[in-house]
Amino acid sequence: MKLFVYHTPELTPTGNVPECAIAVDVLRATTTMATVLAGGGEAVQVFSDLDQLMAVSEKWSVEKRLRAGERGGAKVPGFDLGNSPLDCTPELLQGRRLFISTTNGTRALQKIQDAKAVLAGAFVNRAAVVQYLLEKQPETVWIVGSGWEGSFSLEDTACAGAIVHSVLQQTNLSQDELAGNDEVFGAIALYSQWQDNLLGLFHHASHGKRLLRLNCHEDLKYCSQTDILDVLPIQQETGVLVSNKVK
Ligand code: 3SL
Repeated sequence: MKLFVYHTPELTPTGNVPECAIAVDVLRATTTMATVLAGGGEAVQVFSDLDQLMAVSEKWSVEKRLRAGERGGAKVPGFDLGNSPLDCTPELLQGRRLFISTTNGTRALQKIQDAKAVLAGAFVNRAAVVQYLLEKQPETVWIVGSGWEGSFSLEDTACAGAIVHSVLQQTNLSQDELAGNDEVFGAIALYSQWQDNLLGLFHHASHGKRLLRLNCHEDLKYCSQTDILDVLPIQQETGVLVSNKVK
């Protein structure tokens, strides 16, 4: 198994696909997706375009769907939800499909959608992601941070580091054996420095600051928890993620 970390979708290679690709948008899209599926949501369907989301979800009955739209951190008017994982309660989600479009996270998923296996990872479900990698042993794995509109996001690369760190702890592989590119070493170093204070890291991160300005402090706290959900969002058909319960 070789792991590659890419800080943003834009830095991800084009023209070839890995056996497994993991989209990471800690704040907050992939955290929200894991929460939705852990809470009993039927599936999560991702869109980069809001109008397309509306058109596709229109074919679903109101009882079976929820529409989530986020731009610039805020809820899009007319949508049921924004992108706060704290709004995704089991009572609301039970059996319903979440149709979601966010600024960066859904774009990252679309960028890797042709990989053989497509996963959504965050700190909250890190252990489930790692367990999948250890069980399936994909030859090539890309961990793709969502970033913010093309630029690097501290929290996504830290989460990539958390995934690699845990794989290293559970195998006898060395960093050199596991790492496919230099970014892997950077991600491990970042996570190692902040692993006991991820919330502190989020407070330094530009998107963390953006969310704090929008009074999303509780969201930051929730997203900073590691290994609390044993759920693995995995792509079932293009753009549709379902739960691959680990236990
Ligand atoms: O960029 C995204 O996809 C979102 O996760 C951003 S936000 O956390 O909802 O602001």
